[in-house]
Amino acid sequence: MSTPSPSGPTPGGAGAPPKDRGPAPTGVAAPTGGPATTPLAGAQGSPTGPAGEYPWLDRVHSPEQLRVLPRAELGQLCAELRQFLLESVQATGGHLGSNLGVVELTVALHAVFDFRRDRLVFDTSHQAYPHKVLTGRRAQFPTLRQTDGLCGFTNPDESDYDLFHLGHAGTSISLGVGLAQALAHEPDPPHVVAVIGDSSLGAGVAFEALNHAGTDVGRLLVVLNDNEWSISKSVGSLARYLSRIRSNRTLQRAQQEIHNLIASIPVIGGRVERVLDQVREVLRHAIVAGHVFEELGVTYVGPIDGHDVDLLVEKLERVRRLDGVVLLHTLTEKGKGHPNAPTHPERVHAAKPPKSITAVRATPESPKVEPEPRRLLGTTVEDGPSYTQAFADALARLAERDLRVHAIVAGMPSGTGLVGFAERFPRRFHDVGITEQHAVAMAAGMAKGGLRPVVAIYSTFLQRGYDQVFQEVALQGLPVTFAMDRAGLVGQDGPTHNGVFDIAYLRTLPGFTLSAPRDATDVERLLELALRSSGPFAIRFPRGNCPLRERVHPSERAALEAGRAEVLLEGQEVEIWAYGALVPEALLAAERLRVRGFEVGVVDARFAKPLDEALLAEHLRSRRLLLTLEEHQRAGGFGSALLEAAAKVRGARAQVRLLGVPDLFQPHCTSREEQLARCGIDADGVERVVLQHFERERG
Ligand SMILES: Cc1ncc(C[n+]2csc(CCOP(=O)(O)OP(=O)(O)O)c2C)c(N)n1
Repeated sequence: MSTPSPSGPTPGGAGAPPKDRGPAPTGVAAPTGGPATTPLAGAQGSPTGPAGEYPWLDRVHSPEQLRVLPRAELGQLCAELRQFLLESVQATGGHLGSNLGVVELTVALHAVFDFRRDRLVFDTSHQAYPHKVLTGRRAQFPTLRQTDGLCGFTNPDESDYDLFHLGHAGTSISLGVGLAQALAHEPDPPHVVAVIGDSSLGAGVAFEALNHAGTDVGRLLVVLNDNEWSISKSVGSLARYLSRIRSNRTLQRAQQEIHNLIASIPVIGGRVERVLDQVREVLRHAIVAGHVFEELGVTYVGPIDGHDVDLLVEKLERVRRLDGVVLLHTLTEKGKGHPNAPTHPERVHAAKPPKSITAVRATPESPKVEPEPRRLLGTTVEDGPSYTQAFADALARLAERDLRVHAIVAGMPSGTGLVGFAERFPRRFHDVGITEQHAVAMAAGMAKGGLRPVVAIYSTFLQRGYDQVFQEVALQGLPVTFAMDRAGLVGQDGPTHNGVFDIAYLRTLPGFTLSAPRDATDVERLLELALRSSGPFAIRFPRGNCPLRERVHPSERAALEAGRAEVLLEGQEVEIWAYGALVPEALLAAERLRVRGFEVGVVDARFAKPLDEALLAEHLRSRRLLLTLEEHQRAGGFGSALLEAAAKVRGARAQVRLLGVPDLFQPHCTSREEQLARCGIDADGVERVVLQHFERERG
C-alpha cells in the first residue's frame, strides 16, 4: 500500500497527487516477443504474441513507462492489455465488459496526462481495471475481488493514482468540479479528468453537476464513454439523443461544413444581422452534435471512435489546451474483443468467478470449512433458490392476481431478477435507468394514483433515493413497497455495495413497516402483506440463497401480522432473536448449543418495525441471555431497535448482546459467508458468544 504524497496542493482536500515512482525507463526498443499468432477480435495494432505473452505490456509498470513508448506502439500495447484482461478477468471473475471497452481510452489518458499531478476520476469505477494494470497493479490481478486481494473499484488504499473509493454511479463530474475548484488557485492548475459512462450520465447527480459545471467552475474534462449500454441496454431520452448522434454519420460530416458556413456568413448589421443571428442558432441546433451540452455551457467535442488510440491521443492533446468544461464524446463497444460482446453485451458485463474461488475459504480469524450441507431440526443451510429469484417468482404470481401491481427498477432489471417480469408484464414494468430518486418519487405518484408499486432496488442504492423515501413516500403515508435486494454483506463488491444501513435509515421514519423473510415462503407472504398494507413497507433480503428445506411447512404457518414474531424453538435460559436470512444460522447455533446442554430458543423476529414487544418483554423477564442477530450495522439496526423497546420493560433480567456488523466499512471478501464469519454473525459466531458469556459468568 502506498502512502499519499505530502506534496499535494491541498493535502487531503483535492487529493494529493501520486508520488514520483522513480525515473522513467530508458529502454524503448521494440520488445522481442514471439511471432504473432493470436489475432484479437477488433483490436487495434497487430495481434499479440502467443497466449500469455505480452512483450509491450511487460515493459509498462507505470504510466511513466507508458509515456516513453513509441506512440506508434500504443495500438499494440492496447491489444496486449485487452488480451491480458480477457485472460485474467475470465479466470477470476469481475466487471469484464466495461473494462474491455475502455482499454484505448485509458492508455490514451495516461499517455497524454500525468496523473501524478493531474487528477483522474472514474465514475462508478468498475471500469478501472486497465488503469490498475497501467499503474503497477498487474501482478495482483489473480487476486481480483478476493479476500485481501485487489479491489474491483478504485481505492486510495491501493494506489495514489486512485483518488476515491467509489461504486455508486453518477458522481464523477461533481467530484471533478470540486477538484477543479480546489486546484484552481495554483499558478498552473493541474488538469482534472472525469470518465463517465453514458448510462451514469443519466443519473440525477450527473445532471446536477453539469448544470453547475457550465457556470465557470474552472478547467474540467469530462470524457463520456458511450457504449450504449448500462448493465442492460441504456434507457431514456438521453440515451436516445446520444444514439442519434452516434448513428448520424452524415451529421458528423456535415458538422464541420456547417461550422465553416456559419463563420462565413457576413456581418451586415441592423435587421439583417438579427435575422442571420437566428439563422445561425437554428442551424447550430439543427445540425451540431451535442448542442444540448453546449447549451449548458459545456464545450462539446466529438463523437470520436473510442477504439482508435491515435485519434484519442490527438484529441486529448487538443482538448487539454481548452479552458472551461469540455465534454469529449467517445464511442466504444462494451466487451470489445470478447466473442460474445456483439450479440450479448449484457452477459459480458460481469464474468462470473469460477466455483472454486467463491467456495468458503478458511482464514485465521474464521476457521470455517464446511463442505457438507449442515442439517438441523428440519432445516438446512443447503442452497435453495436465490432470494432474488424467490422475490421475482412471488412478484409475478401476485401481479397476475392484481393489475395494480407495477414493478420499478433503477437500471437493474437483471440484478433484481425481473427480466422475466418485464417480458410478461411489459406495461407494468418500468426501468427508469440509474435514477433512484426518480424511481422512488415516481412510485409515490403511482401509489397516490391508486397503483401498488413495488420498487425493486439494492439496499445500497436506495440510499440515493432517501429523501424521496422520506418526503414523497413516508410523509404522505403512501403504500409503496420496497424490495431491497443485496441487503447485507455482498462479498466481492465490498463496502460500496454492502447493504448494511437500511434498517437504520428507514426505521426512524414514522409509519414504515420493516420486515425480512427467513425463507422463500416468507418472501411471498411478506410481499403479499406489503401489497395489502396501507402504508410504506420494506422487505430486505440478502445476496444469497434461501434454505433448501424450510423449517415450517407453508401449510402449517400462522397468518402473518405486522409486528408479530414467530417462536421457532422454545428456549429457557438463552434466546436468540434473529432477523431475516440469519435465522437458519441461529437455528444451527442453537442446535449445537443444545448438544452442550444449553436450553437455547430461537425467535424469527420477522419485523424490525413494529417489534413484537409483548414477546420481547416475556423473554427479557424469563431468560438469562438474549442475543440479537442481524446482517446490518449494529449501530441503529434491529438490535438497537430491540434495545430501545427493552428500555421500557419492567422487571427485565436478561442480559442483551447485539450481534451485527461492527462499526467499520467491511472490506470485500471472496464470499459473503466469509464476511459473515469475520463479523461473527454466522452460527459459529453465535455459539462462541454464548459459550464465552457463560464461561465468564462461571469464572
Ligand atoms: C447509484 C447506482 N445505481 C446502480 C448501480 C449499478 N450499476 C453498476 S454499473 C451500472 C451500469 C453503468 O453503465 P455506464 O455508466 O454506461 O457504464 P458501462 O458499464 O456501460 O461502462 C449500473 C447500473 C450503481 N453502481 N450505482
